[in-house]
Amino acid sequence: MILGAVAGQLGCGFEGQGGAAGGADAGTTPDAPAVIPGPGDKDGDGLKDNVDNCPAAPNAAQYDEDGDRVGDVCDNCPHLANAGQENVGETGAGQAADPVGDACDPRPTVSKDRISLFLAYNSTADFAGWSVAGDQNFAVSGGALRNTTTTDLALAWRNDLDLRDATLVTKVKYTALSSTYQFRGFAVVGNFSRSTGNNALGSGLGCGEMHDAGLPGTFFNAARYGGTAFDNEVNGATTLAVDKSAVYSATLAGTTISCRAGAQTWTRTASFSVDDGIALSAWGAGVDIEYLLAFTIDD
Ligand SMILES: [Ca+2]
Ligand SMILES: [Ca+2]
Ligand SMILES: [Ca+2]
Ligand SMILES: [Ca+2]
Repeated sequence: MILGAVAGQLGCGFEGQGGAAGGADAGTTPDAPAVIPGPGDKDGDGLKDNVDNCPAAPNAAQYDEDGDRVGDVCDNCPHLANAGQENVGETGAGQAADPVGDACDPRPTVSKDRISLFLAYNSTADFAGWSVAGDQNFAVSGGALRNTTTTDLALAWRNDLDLRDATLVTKVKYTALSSTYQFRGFAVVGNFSRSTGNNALGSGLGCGEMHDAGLPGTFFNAARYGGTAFDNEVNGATTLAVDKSAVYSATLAGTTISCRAGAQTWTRTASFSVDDGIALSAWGAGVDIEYLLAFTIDD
């Protein structure tokens, strides 16, 4: 689902509703909400306001990925528990507040960040419009985008997301790892473009973790994809294991990617032209992708 500027729309526009209910103070306080007997349902999603986790945004399904009791469609950090929805970083720096909460804002003291995309994979609608390739069986299941194949590359991508220079955040749980395939791991690939046949990987900048049997150990991964080849980078040892969960955060700027996993950050560049899509790629690894989020900067 595309959140757009949902958070910025909250808290306004409800004057003038009703009028049929009560009317005890008619004419004296024109900006006051209408008096409604009993709990109301101002967003009309079938849930009364006092039990609605987004009382001003229709969300009948009440999805709440981070469990902080603020629904995904109105949560200013839908992937991080922040029940207080604190967002004072910009105003504290003398700027206008943007719709992104302090807990997850890529630039917490600078205005104009927004959440452009949040896919929590609660329904098949969250995977609509995406393409797949390789030895894959991607499907939305159990609140995740799940791939269980481990034989080779499993790729899901979408080119037309208009996310140039975005910050991408994804959480993955490894559910299976090949014992024989050379490559095992996962990367979220930004600045992605793919328009050719099934043997081409496409082009983009990856952020994740990889075990390569041709290299010692397992390493954090900032992969540069270009055409039919990819170029992994060794960036420090880590460990892949079944049931491991990891959050990968990639900030893209032109042909440069800064990739963060845990406390480690690294930067790589690509020489090829890039587009504005995203790919989710696993090699030799079953994965449950729990969410994919993109921050962008408004002009
Ligand atoms: Ca609602
Ligand atoms: Ca929430
Ligand atoms: Ca939250
Ligand atoms: Ca903010």
